[in-house]
Amino acid sequence: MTVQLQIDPITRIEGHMAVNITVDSHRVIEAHSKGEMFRGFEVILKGRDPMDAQQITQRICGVCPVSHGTASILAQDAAYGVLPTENGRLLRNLILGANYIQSHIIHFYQLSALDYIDITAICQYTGRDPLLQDLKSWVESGQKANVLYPAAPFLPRYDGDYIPDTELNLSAIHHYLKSLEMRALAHQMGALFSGKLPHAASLVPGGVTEVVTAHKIAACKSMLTKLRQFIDSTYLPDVLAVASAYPEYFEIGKGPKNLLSYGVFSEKDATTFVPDGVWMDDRLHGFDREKITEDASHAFYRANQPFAPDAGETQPAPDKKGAYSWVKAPRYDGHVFEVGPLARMWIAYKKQPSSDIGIWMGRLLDRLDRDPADLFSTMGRHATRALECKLVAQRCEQWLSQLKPGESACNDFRIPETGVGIGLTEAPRGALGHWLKIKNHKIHRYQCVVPTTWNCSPRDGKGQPGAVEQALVDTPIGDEKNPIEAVRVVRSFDPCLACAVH
Ligand code: NFE
Ligand code: MG
Repeated sequence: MTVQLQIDPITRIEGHMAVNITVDSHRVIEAHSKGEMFRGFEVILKGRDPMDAQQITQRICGVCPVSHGTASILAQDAAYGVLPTENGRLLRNLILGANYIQSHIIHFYQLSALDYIDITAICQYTGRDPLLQDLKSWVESGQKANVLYPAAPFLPRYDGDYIPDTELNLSAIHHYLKSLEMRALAHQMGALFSGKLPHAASLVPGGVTEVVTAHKIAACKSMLTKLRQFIDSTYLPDVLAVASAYPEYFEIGKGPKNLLSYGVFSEKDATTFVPDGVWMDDRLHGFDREKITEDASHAFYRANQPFAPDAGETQPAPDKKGAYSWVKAPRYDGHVFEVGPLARMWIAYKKQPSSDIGIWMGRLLDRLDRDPADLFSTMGRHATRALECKLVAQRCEQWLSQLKPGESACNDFRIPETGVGIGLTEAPRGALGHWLKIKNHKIHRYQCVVPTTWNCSPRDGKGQPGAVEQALVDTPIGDEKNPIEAVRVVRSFDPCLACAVH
């Protein structure tokens, strides 16, 4: 029997996303992913001072603002012909690194873990930790109350095969609460050099408006040490525990198996710590930014045909026939690609097997006791995200040690009358690009192509479903009233619809 299901909303926070799935004999046979709002940042930016762009685009999102700020200043660096000083380059890496750490931690604990961990285990808690005691009374009073949203955001939830081991659940719930402190600490670490966070004040073309002092380096080092301890002793082991409890999720949620990375965290030799690359048809290809296009055949925008981003338009058409999402459909060389930590770690592993990332990917696969191709999956996304968090935090310590107190962190520049610039980076959720055109010293055109736009895109003009739409197909659904399996697949991508529709 065929059943149509609508899961709406499907994201825990991060904007409004819905998926419609067709289930036949307890298996998903078709999926549509929908972004359900319009925001219009690309329209708002037109006619403004180009220097406003890194501030305005950061407001696209509260989870990955640093990435938008970074893409914007990289586009402006190119348009103004300026490069950051050495301190500026390192500070940009550290601010973005801190943002990655908080984003990956919040994604696992707050946005995904409770799809596996049984929050109701808290009712068995008999210890004296005040945080857990508080949580216990909150969940119990919610369970007793006859209301629509008892104990939100924990209940209601789908029924499902949650972890049965009470001790494991209680320790993970404790880590859920601890991770909130760690996320705050990662923000404080980034704010040492960014003025404030989540929206960084100090990111500018030519570098970072911050004075490097020995005191700040020491403060950053101490925060980073605590974060690294949490990642190594808590986050990674929790992900590995969930992975061993749910081995079937290495088979579920495969996706298009085409992976894309623009490369991120600039190194001294003009390379990047995480390399760029394209994985398609089971092999590695060089990345060529000219092959990026956006299609809006099934999105609520006026023009349909694939445009290169520097010629792209954002003209809303809410009544358009055949459209079902406010998310456009980015494509690379006309093909569908998945972006994010899985893409980055996989491409680094294949391109630079003897680099730190390559070596740690080998260790991760040994530890998981899995074939490499099993990483193209729901659990593979969680595992590579956690590994990336560890490796970025580790590398931050080295960047920190290279800072030179007292030396300048930014170079001067002048905004030209006309100019163009492209800023390509990697946000925690994947490949992010800003395309800028300046005329009469003002922004003439601004287009953003965003990670979740890649992952959650609708079908394109050729009818090719987007990455999440492909990943959902074949997902087993045990109970159609509780499609927890589909939810786990979608959330493994860490979708942010606020970003996707921008
Ligand atoms: Ni709003 Fe963002 C996305 C990330 S884009 S979270 O998609 O990571 O920079
Ligand atoms: Mg856009």
